[in-house]
Amino acid sequence: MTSLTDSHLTALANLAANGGLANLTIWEQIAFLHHTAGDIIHGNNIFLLFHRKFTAWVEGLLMEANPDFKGLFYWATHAESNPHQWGPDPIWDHLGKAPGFGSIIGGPLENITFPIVPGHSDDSIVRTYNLSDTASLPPFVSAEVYAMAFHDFAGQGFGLGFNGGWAQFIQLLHFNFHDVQGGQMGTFWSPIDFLFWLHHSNIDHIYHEIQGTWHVMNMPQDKQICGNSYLNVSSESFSAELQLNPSPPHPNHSTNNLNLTTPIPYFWEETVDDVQFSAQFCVQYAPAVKGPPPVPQPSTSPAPAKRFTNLSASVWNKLFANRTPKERADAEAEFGDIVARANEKIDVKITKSVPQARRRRGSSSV
Ligand SMILES: [Cu+2]
Repeated sequence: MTSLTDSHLTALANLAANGGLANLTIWEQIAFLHHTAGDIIHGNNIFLLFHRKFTAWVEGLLMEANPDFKGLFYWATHAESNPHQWGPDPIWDHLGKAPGFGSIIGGPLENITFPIVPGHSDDSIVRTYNLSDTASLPPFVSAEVYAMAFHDFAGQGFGLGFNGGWAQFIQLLHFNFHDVQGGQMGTFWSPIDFLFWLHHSNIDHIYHEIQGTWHVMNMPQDKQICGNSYLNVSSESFSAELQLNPSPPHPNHSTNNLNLTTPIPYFWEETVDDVQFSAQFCVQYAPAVKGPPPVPQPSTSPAPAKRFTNLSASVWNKLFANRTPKERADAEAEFGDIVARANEKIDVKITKSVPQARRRRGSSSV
């Protein structure tokens, strides 16, 4: 078994200091799960499938706790990638506003601290920008960039190998939002921040739409799943799981690549085949709606779409903690290529629309 990283050790020390798992709120336990499994649920092609299950599971818990809660909603951030659009979004009235680097003001999690999170023991939700200064806000990944990822890769299905697969790129693009928020959102403790759920619902919606496109392309279910899995990568989380469980939930595979029988981390009794389609969770996505019109900005320039830049070094370090420097460099370079191609499109204002499923998947086809 590989040795535990500082991050894991700090988390375990914090856990002990806070009285163990049973002493955590369920909200903290959910984040603890995500953090502990961090290196197997990211960085390989189980990412979208794990997070689909994870999001649906938490949605179910919320509905159980409050029958008036009818389900999560998604924030289509790629439809308002420009800071002049996302800065004044009324969503912040409900989630709390970022006053610069520091704890949010307003929203249901204001003044609630999460001592379990290393580095943020005394903090409530922390974000690292000032919402009232949109000029300094970074851009979100735009629809053009997601469309580019589809045109480059998704015709092949899910993902081929570690690099170059559509699912891998969606994962990397999704990190941009985490990166922009900073604070807990910039770590594997991110589920602590409610933004995590709006973001992952959106990523899941994007995945759902692409699956609809694959369906129209008559791509067989098993061909939609390919690429590597957590079983291909050295993972301290999985090693720890093997130690805890002498008859581990290891699939009877001829290959460690992702396939329909690969178990879902943490939800070990379920496989890819059980969680592949959102209809299996009775999830239905409505088209994106616009909120109230944003407050006009003092600077009246219509601000062209901002070019998207590569992810920060901390994201690459976190995501590739257990990989060779060459794997990290290759992935970063490849991701840089797609970002550069997408930026060319933005510069010359050529847009490719993100594919949308024209018809809803019938339940019989699942
Ligand atoms: Cu995650």
